[in-house]
Amino acid sequence: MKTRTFVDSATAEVRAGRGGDGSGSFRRESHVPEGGPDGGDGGRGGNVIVRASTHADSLLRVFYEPRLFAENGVNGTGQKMHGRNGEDLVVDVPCGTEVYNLDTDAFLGEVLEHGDTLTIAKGGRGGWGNVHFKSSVNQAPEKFIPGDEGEAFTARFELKTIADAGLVGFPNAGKSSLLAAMSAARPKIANYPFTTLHPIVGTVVYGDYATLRVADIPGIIEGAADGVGLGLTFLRHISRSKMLVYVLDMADTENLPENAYRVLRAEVENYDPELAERPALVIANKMDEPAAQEHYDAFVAETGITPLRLSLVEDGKPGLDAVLQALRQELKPQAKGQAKREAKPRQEVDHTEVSAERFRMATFLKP
Ligand SMILES: Nc1nc2c(ncn2[C@@H]2O[C@H](COP(=O)(O)OP(=O)(O)OP(=O)(O)O)[C@@H](O)[C@H]2O)c(=O)[nH]1
Ligand SMILES: [Mg+2]
Repeated sequence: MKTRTFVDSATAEVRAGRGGDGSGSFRRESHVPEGGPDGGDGGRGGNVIVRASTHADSLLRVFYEPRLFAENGVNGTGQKMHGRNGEDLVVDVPCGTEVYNLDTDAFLGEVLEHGDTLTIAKGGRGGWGNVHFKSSVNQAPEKFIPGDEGEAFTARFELKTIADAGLVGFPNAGKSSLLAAMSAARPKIANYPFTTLHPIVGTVVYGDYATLRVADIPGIIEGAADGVGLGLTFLRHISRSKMLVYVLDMADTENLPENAYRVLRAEVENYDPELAERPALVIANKMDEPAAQEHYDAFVAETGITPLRLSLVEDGKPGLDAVLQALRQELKPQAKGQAKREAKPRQEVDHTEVSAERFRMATFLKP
């Protein structure tokens, strides 16, 4: 079996800890004949928390350990001893991970920047010990309240890589070569299609230390929307990008650039019409090759678009500076960072109601 190194979606069972039970204990000491109730409360169950981390570059861990269970709270005991709270389970995921509740189809939220946290399942509250029920009419209450169950559901994790610009192109067009030329990222580059098998993000650093994140994704071919080649699922990773960069192989004689461009746009539109509307940059790569100039002229004549000319194999990489400036120009006005998509606020529990309900339950349990 081929071992996986990259996983961008995963399903997991999530279970927050159960609250510890309250205790129904009484003091029992030889010198205290009628020792009263002394049962302490149970501890809170642990939460399940998702945390964004730059050290996690895929959802591999969730994929291989799909049971995310937080610790239960400890039961209360005699001598009014409060049970210990259950420990939270913190799950590190890549920046840009979204979480859904599959049982209800609800979007639970997303974590974007390193260190962002999101509580996806709350631990159950600890129950009350019998000390709470002592009153003038009942000096020896036997009732106590059990702990609440923690939230539990099936969760879906989806990674949408965070990048300012996304590279789109046919296999072998030179996307990874461009990323390698612009950033310190070292994607695999080779003269065959589908060299890149999963998204890679590189950071472009300008002379004044301004930075820009660029995502390289696997090549797209005609019919990708129907699953041909590696399909369109990787477009998800550029769906957060503010800008798309179409990389065209100007030297290709079988798949002419205007056809490549038409197909790419159609596939992007097919995936998400809104994505096709974003600002785009068109790059004519491999201008060093003999057939390139003629194809370039035909492309301009046919589409009315003037792509930026580029060669990544010639000395000095002619055209690269213009590409870097164009990216910066387009992205500069945007504020840094990602607008966070908020989940609908979860239904807050009305504690007075619940307490009454729990009280009835306690009465029922210990008449
Ligand atoms: N002549 C020429 N070759 C180039 C240029 N840029 C890239 N190449 C070559 O084109 C081939 C494919 O480059 P990659 O960067 O791997 O292409 P890719 O678009 O990432 O390909 P996939 O990952 O398969 O989608 C490599 O052999 C590169 O050396 C260029 O400007 N001129
Ligand atoms: Mg590549």
